[in-house]
Formats: sequence, C-alpha cells, structure tokens
Amino acid sequence: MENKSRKLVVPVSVLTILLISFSINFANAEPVPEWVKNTALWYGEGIISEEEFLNMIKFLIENKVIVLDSITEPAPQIVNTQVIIPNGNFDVTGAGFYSPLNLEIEVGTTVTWVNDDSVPHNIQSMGDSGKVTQLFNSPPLNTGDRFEFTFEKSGVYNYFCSFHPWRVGVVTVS
Ligand SMILES: [Cu+2]
Repeated sequence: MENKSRKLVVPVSVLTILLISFSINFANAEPVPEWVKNTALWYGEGIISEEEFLNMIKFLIENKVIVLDSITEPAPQIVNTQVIIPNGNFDVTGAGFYSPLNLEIEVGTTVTWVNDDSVPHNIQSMGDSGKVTQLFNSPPLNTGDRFEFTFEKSGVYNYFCSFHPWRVGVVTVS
C-alpha cells in the first residue's frame, strides 16, 4: 500500500515543478496528449529513462504546449542620485541633516551633493579616525553649487563638512 502511493506521488510532483517553472499556454493550448501523461507516470515509476522523459518535455515545448517565457535579465539600473545639503545645515542646534543622511547605492553610482543652504559647505571623505581622507573632497560649495563623486567600490563611506564638522553623512555602496 505504501509502495503504491509513493509511485503516484512522484509524477505529480514532477508535473508540479513544470507548472511552477513554465507558463503553460492555456489560451491557445494544444491538448496534452495521452502518451505524455503515461510518459510522466512511467518515468515516476522508473519504467522509462530520464532521456525519454526529457524528450517528452522537449516535444511539449516544440509543440507549444509549454511556452517558455523569454527570460531577459534586466540590465543593472544605475540611478545617479543626489544628497541635498539642506537650508540650515550649518546650524549645530538645527535638524538640517544631509538628505538622505545614509544614502544607499550600488557600485558605479554617481552621487551629486547639492548645497541648498545659505552658507558655503564642503564634502570631505572621512576616515575611521574622523579625519579627512583623500577619496572625495570638494572645494567650498556656495549656495546652489554641486559636487559629484562616482563610487566604484562597495563599502560604507562617511563624510563631513570641514566648516561644520558635526555634520556627518554616510554613503553605503553595495
Ligand atoms: Cu558645512
């Protein structure tokens, strides 16, 4: 009894895998021939070889009973992005954090910092010791000025403004 139920389970699970992996062309589907059902059953029972079973699937594809969706990998979308230095950013008591404060991007993204504040700022990459590192370093940015840097390696990058060193921001590159 146990043996018999096991024999039935295998072809059912094989067909389940097919249903998940492919889109079946129901709209203008060719009917599944009876011999195909038998082949699935016999394969499950070990009566026919794997090659015969795969040939049956090939037949279903060639005769458009199974229609494969064309699988196109979307090209990685590098969306270049901005960090706003908001109005009031200079004010140590204010909430004028870089926006976003922690920018998450993918490798290859160019980040543009835009000074929307009323006073000059700069952007200085910051090492673990909290000091300036020579990775990305802007000149003083007046109101409306921009500074760009392209992140070519993954990592967590801190930066700050040397005029207002309490303003620390993060770019996380993955
Ligand atoms: Cu500043």
